[in-house]
Amino acid sequence: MATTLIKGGTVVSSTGRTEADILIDGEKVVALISPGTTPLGTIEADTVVDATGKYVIPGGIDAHTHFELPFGGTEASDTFETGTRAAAWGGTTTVVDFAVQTTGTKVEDGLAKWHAKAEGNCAIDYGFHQILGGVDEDSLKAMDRFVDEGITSYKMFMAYPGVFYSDDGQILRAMQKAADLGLLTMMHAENGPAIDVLAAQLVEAGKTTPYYHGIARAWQMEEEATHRAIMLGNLTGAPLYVVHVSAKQAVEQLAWARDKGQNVFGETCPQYLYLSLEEQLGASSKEWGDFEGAKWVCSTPLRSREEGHQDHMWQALRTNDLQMVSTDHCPFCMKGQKELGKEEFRKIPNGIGSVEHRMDLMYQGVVTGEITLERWVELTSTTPARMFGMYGAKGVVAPGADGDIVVYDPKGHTSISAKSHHMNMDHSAWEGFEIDGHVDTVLSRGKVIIDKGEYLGAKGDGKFVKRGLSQYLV
Ligand code: DUC
Ligand code: ZN
Ligand code: ZN
Repeated sequence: MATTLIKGGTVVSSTGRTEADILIDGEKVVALISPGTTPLGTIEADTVVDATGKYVIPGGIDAHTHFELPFGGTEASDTFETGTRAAAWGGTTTVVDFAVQTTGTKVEDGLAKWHAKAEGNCAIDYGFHQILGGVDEDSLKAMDRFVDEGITSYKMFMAYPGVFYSDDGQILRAMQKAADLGLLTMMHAENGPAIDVLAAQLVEAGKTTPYYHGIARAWQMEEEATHRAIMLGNLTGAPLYVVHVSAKQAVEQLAWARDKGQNVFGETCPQYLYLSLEEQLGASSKEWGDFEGAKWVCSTPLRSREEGHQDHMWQALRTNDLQMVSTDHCPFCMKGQKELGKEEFRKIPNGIGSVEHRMDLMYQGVVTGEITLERWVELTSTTPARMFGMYGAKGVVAPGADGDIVVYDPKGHTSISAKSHHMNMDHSAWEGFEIDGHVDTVLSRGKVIIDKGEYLGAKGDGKFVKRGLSQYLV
């Protein structure tokens, strides 16, 4: 089998950093070699990657993407091919996407469809969570097969009535089952029925611009739903993972439950750390006028910086009240997609594309002193691996692990722009962001797929990861 040596770098894990060379044989890491300790003389490898002066980290794991998601009368613009390739460019070597069952369709059909979309098309490894778009006898029965199929987490929505929504009784039933099976329940925690009333009232009052999306989806709607999900988890004993947390009050709910010892976890996303409702209100361009703010319409929505949500998210990442950062990558172009909502915000497809930028954006938090280097690795790779049953193979650079490795240059620089990104989008939600770091080299299961600004992989390199049960529960 071909061997690869990554030489001269600083290997960073969630717990520390050390100078070491990494030897990969085929797809797996076989040794970490401290300088001057090579037992058998100089190691020769088929490929040598020079990592001098650079960080060597486990490949990023983005546990929340939506490739090809049908939403709002259109479909997320990244396919598994374009989306996973863009992820690779940004130092992510595994994604966990959401297979979709919408209300009234069969779970098995949704999952089969997602396998067909992904198989043979991915640049990096991928797994699936299963979305349940409503709970009935059929979907409850389907849950019995999830663990065998390597789908050990599933998502329900307290929002989007008529599309993905589950009511409290349905959620209770699914959680009872999840508790029995050891599945991790992922929750979109916003009070959808109340939001829909608020949104209709705003539109009736002529408040139709993208900014009002965030006003309708008030933080009280997120706090309330988060609390309700926690209590349903408490009653049933089902471990709970709340996705895309954006309100500081929702974090407080999670912290409260965790302090009582409940298995409750939360992720946030780069948009809730960096972007705000005030900037969305002020967004304007020659081409789109105040509809420019549509590029930042996502759910949960951007929050007010004046109210301190962004600072609170960074704090929660430091204190482990939030455990992970995923993207909720759900890209839509302005032309032909976001513009469906030009007349009123309810018709704007919800979503932001970030799969390519998560590692860089989070590294910028290291540069600005919000998080440590080790916490960067933990939030973006190690915890996602443990949370979603992949740790050992993924999320760590150690003998026996997959050769999913990123060489990151802290002296490099990355300018984010739609002109240079690899996502299938006609704009960037991150236009003009400057990162004091750069993804230099990316290996996926031992194969160099990005090196010196060149993509060396191929579609079909990425394989389905059959995940185990969460390794993060107390
Ligand atoms: N949020 C989004 O922004 N897009 C898709 C689904 C979701 O929950
Ligand atoms: Zn969601
Ligand atoms: Zn999502």
